[in-house]
Amino acid sequence: MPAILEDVVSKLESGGFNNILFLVGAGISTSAGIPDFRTPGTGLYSNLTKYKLPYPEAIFQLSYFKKSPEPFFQLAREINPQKYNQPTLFHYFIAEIHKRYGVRRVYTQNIDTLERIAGGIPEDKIVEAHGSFANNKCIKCSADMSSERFNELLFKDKVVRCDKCKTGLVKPSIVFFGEQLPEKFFECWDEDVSKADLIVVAGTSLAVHPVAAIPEEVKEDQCTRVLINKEKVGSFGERENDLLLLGGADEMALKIARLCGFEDELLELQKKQKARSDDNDDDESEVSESEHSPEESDHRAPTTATKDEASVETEKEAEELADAIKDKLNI
Ligand code: CNA
Repeated sequence: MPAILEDVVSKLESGGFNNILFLVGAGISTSAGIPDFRTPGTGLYSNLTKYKLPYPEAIFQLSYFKKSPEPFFQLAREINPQKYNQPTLFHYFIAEIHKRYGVRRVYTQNIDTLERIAGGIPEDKIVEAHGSFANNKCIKCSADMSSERFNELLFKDKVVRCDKCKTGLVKPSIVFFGEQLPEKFFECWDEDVSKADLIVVAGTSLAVHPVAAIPEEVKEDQCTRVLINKEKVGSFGERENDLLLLGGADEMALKIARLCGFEDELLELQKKQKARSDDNDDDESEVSESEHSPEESDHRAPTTATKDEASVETEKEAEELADAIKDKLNI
């Protein structure tokens, strides 16, 4: 008999899970506006014709990047975390589960750093298995480049070259096909899979190894496996302790939060973070406007709201956002 959601929730609430793992993929970030890879029609692999690649995976292959770096940099502009920096409800759901019940580890295949931006999960618990846009290195001389400088060059030039050796291409610390995964992944793997008693796999096609092996390696007699995804993937459904929640990640997160009694807190958390980040965006644009264009900044000064007025504005916007989410999710 497959696991039942209400039973899993009641075990969670009574503290019955002590080693909870999350394994997430691009599907938990699609509602932030970032396309995944493999969803037909909207996924990046369906929309690569403009990059004129010999085959879709070439865009993440080191040998191809060295020869033809433009497609990768074009894609990096399109899915840049500077552009998409709003975590989804599911990101906040993971943080809330950690706050309430404790999470052992979050394995993410995503490179968008939205787990970090959402906050609430200590860094040592997050394994960015395929790296991220957070660090950048020259592939020739290995010099580091800050994200600020990388983005500055990325949005100015066709390709990003090293400030130090001047010729080497600079690549974000995203793991390309054939590259080694970060050491942290291998350091955590053994103990995590042997201790896991609940694994929540969400928004992934489980097509990329070795990450895809994690849900296969957790112990069948000890670990409940929950799949939250638009489609059935991997071997989910073959074990007695499997629970399949097929649908959108945000919707499923809200459903579980409702059963656990923290739905309102979850929506509130997203609302507050959104207000905070809008506030920061306003501060940054005020600074950059006055830095780059004093005349324009002076001109605008009388119409710019005070800090308190701005907060009220963003609070209002955040409330409208929460209502819109509720509308969208039919709750
Ligand atoms: P994938 O192969 O594109 O699979 C995505 C999965 O999520 C599919 O099974 C979809 O059906 C499912 N899905 C899509 N939208 C939703 C949704 N709203 N709710 C629930 N399920 C949904 O992506 P994977 O992550 O499995 O593949 C691993 C690759 C993708 C990694 O190397 C990533 O670096 C790479 N990637 C990351 C991002 C990102 O960082 N946001 C974006 C695109 C690709």
